[in-house]
Amino acid sequence: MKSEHKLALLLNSKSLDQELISIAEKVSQGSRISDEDCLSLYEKADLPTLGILANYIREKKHGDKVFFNRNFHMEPTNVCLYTCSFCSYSRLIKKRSEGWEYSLEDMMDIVKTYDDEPITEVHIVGGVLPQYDVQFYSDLFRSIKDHRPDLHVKALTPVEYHYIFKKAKISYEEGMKIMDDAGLDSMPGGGAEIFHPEIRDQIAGGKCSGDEWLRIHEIWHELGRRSNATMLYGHIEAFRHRVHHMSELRKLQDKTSGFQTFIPLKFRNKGNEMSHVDESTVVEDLRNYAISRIFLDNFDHIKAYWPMIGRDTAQLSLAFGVDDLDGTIDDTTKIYSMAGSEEQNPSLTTEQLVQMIRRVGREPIERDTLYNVVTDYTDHVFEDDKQYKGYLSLPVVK
Ligand code: V47
Ligand code: SF4
Repeated sequence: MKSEHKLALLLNSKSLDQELISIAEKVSQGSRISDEDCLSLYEKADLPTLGILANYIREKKHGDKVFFNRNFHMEPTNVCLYTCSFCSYSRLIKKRSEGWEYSLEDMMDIVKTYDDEPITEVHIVGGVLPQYDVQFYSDLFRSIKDHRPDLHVKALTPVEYHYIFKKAKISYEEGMKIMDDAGLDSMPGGGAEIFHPEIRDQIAGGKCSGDEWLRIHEIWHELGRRSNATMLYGHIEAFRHRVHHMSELRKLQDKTSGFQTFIPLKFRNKGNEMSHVDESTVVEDLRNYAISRIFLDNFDHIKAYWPMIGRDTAQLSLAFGVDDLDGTIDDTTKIYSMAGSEEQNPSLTTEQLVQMIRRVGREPIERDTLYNVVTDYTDHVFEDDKQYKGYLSLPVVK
């Protein structure tokens, strides 16, 4: 059944709460829901209701298309001056010898291992340390671009930028201009955590504030550049903190239109100071994807980061508002495996990712970082497609 028919049935449902009916009406009319509506969705709406609303919006925006890209991650260091309590990845300065600290040459050696591969993006984030400064990162971006001009450099978050610009005694505006000139193409969405100081001060105290995070993205957007946004959820925050976080993002997006995709990041509790905090359930993960799709009407894409939630939940999320999957990755990030994700060696071939999308009746589209289509895999036949014939011939119920 088509998503608009499901929405029509929902609107005529006698048993649905009046407040939820009025939110569903807004969705069917393409109107924006308010912060209060968003809180009501978190507090009252069950998963099937949210699925119908989010899928309706998702299909209006993108039909059956699911985007993915081919990328690899580089993490210059896992030693960090900060002590975020959710972080399983960073080694504190006092345990520095247990971590890694790559030089520019080490990083370029990693880039060169991909020379013969059709990768379109390198995603660079890591810990914060004094030697990784404005000079280091501008040299790194320049060297990558000199070596491989077509490789999109998506690098660093306001956490690193705030630190390195302060250390260099330059303004955010000057700093982002230097990065732009050095070859930075876009900014990933990390470091956002939860903006509200009631929570941020407890889990990520000392690093850039929510307002500073937003300001650096705003300056980057004003340079005509794009970035992503994340939200680390499912720990000690309340629903109202999630609403505040997404509302701040929606306001900035109204001003700049610079965000490309929103990526909810599920808190994983292994090997960090918050191991006593239970992880969210799969139902809550899917509810959260759906609510973000419904609320963030000015974001084109909602992305599921499969190394964090596992490929099964990522596949399910495609029925709850998600239209974007990150990425082939090639086992190059440790952030989530160290925090207890089921994906210990995150890597999918293009074919595996394509089949994962096809098997839930969607159309796989390889994109570049700026969402230009690289290859439409909808009717693509792989050499060993026979292997998948059984799945492909199953009727898909949408
Ligand atoms: O900022 C750290 C999060 C982020 C844990 O923009 C954790 O395309 C859960 O931002 N449990 C880094 N989350 C990753 C990130 C990202 C990932 C994929 C794509 C993009 C993009 C951005 O990971 C950190 C932090 O919020 N994180 N530790 C943890 N234990
Ligand atoms: Fe450092 Fe980032 Fe980990 Fe915080 S989340 S301790 S800033 S690496």
